[in-house]
Amino acid sequence: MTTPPTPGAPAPEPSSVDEPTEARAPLPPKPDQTGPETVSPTGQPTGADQARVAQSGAYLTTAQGTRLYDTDHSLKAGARGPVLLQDHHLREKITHFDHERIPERVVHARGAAAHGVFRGYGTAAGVCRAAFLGKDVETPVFVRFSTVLGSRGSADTVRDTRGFATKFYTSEGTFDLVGNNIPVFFVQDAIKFPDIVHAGKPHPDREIPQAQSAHDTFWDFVTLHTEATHHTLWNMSDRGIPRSYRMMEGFGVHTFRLVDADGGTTLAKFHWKPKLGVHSLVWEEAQIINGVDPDFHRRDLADAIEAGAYPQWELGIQTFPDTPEQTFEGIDLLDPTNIVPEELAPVQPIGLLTLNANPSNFFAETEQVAFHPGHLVPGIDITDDPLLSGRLFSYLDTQISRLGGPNFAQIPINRPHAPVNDMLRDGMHQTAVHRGVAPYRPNSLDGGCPFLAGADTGAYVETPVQVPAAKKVREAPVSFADHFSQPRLFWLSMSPVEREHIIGAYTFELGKCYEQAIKERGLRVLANIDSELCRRVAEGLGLPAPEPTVPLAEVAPSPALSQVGRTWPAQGRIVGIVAVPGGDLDGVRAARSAALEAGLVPLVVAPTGGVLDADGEPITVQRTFVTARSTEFDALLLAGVPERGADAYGARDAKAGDAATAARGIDPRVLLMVSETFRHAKAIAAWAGADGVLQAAGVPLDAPGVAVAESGERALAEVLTLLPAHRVWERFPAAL
Ligand code: HDE
Repeated sequence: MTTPPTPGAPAPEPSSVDEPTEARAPLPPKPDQTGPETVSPTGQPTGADQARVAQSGAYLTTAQGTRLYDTDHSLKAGARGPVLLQDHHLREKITHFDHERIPERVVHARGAAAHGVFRGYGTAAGVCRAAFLGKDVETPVFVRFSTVLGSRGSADTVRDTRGFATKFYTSEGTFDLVGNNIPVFFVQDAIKFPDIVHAGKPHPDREIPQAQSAHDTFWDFVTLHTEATHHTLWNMSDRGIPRSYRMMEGFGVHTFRLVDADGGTTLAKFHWKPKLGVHSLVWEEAQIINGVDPDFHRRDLADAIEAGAYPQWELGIQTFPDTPEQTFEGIDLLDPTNIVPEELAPVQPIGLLTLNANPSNFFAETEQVAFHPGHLVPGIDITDDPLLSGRLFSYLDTQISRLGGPNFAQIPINRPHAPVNDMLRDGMHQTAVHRGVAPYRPNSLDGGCPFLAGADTGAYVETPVQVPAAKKVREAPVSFADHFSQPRLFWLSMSPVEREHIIGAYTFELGKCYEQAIKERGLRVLANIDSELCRRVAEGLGLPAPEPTVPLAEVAPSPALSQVGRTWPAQGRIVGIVAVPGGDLDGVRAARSAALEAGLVPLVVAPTGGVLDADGEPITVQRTFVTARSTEFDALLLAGVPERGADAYGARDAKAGDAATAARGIDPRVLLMVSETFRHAKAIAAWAGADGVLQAAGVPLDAPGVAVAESGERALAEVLTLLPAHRVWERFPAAL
């Protein structure tokens, strides 16, 4: 039984040796617990930022600040008696807990975010007057990446579109660029958004499948509603399964209208280009990761930032003359199912984004951040893209139920860094204490009216675009009816290996549908993209390939759309170095330091945890045969034991240490690691006799991207030459 301490008596005995024995001030925040400061509506640092640690005082208190003497036992009538309703601490604690969850986002529920800074190059000045794009102007940002279909707890590496939403806290107000990693969208008009989302989400009866598009309702919709063909094709390509958030492009999707200092306008599309290149997983890897590390992308982003390997993207724009037709080279710029190939309109870099701090509190920042395409700043205006118009309504509206009322802009992560002087008052969760009596305009009290700004004093002034005289109709323009020539352009731009992946993805997804009619309709859509694509998927489904119903478009491929054939910096890529006790540990040390020198992340894998070579200079084991899986590594090195060859990797060898056990065969977990690495076309190198392990795993030693090296350092050098291409593409096509 816990009894209240008498005043002045020593604190009760601690129940655990790990807990402090006397009251003391909280520990100072760790370096990763600090983040960029947010400010209040009046520009003051917020209290939330001053207390970035869980504890903010020596004693535990109630929400009202009253000190507590016990938080582990309810107040009862005797130790074995009933709990008393008068226990106000119990009620406060449980009631708060009962309301800890808020509704998850209706789409994009699963996400990860980071703070950073955007630096303008000044190159956009000729077309856009936005201050944050000025030369060397630095603007704090918060970026949230997400999947679309899954719930908050779903896995990261599902096949899906990824959100790429950026909040720029500019000096002229907040600008949100709420984009995706796919430059086109499923629907041309926002009124269809509930339909595509209802079709993609789990079936309403059994609530399955979670975070998947491989099911009947999704394919039912996208095959009936053929304007979804282009986006669906991107989803079925490698873009649907990114290797990392750090290795994704981002797109504003819609065409925006930029305004220069003289009021001149230019149409533009926004692009984010990752410095690390665009890389994807292969499907089998993605599926394995969903089981072994469902937080793969979230972990990757946070780990990279914590390690100081700050991810970077260049912001770029494609620009088009603002003509009344709003087309470019025959492409309708208001149709969000269209891209403009970069070969026709190059992406011009206008600034650099660097993510350099992890959030301190997931809920306060990543969960509560509220993006809105209508958060615009002078210089960036909208067009009449009907998808964008609907979004301008939706994002404000959704925050009211998600964040509990109209005052979500007061939540620290949503507070503008520009001074706010609005006349919005009261409402749920109002935290500001507004002074004065005249929150209205015009007024002659409270010091008189706030002035209204003009374009020359920083006001956001809508571009006076001529609206065509027209009848009210529920119709789309005729140009929106071409649903196949752009998907064909994308297909023709893919390399052979990327086409194999697309064929595999359609065969898998349509193969998971139960309804025969949906599979057949899916093939009819594919026939209108490309006959080879249709024939190969039909073959996989065991169905006849239909003829196209529209003439196949004559389109020029856009090489910029392919991820294969270019090289990128290898920095930050992860190399697994597998070793066993008694192996060539000097070689492991040399490979490790060479990897670190090259900016790679080496992870030593051994049969059990602890250290290798405890007698010499110890090597810390970071993964064991139980915790390692090939999917974590971009390349694999294997250190052998010169006198014993592959036998050193015998099953249970490390524990038993007896040769008879070793002879029974190589540890199956190592064989799996090697065969997966090979199948997924990653670089592999072995030395000191470990090539026997490769052979036992069925890896031909003369295959591309497989090296038998004379030392650990050489082995690392071999894989380092291959990593910039991401994978050893020559090993494809494989059955993946
Ligand atoms: Fe969204 N979308 N969306 N969307 N969207 C939301 O807003 C919506 C669209 C995108 O990390 C919701 O705050 C409509 C296109 C991202 O918090 C909601 C339409 C693009 C995020 C909403 C679209 C996006 C959202 C759900 C018209 C790429 C996550 C929660 C068809 C350009 C932002 C929320 C974050 C989130 C509505 C289409 C990107 C319901 C009506 C096109 C990255 O308001």
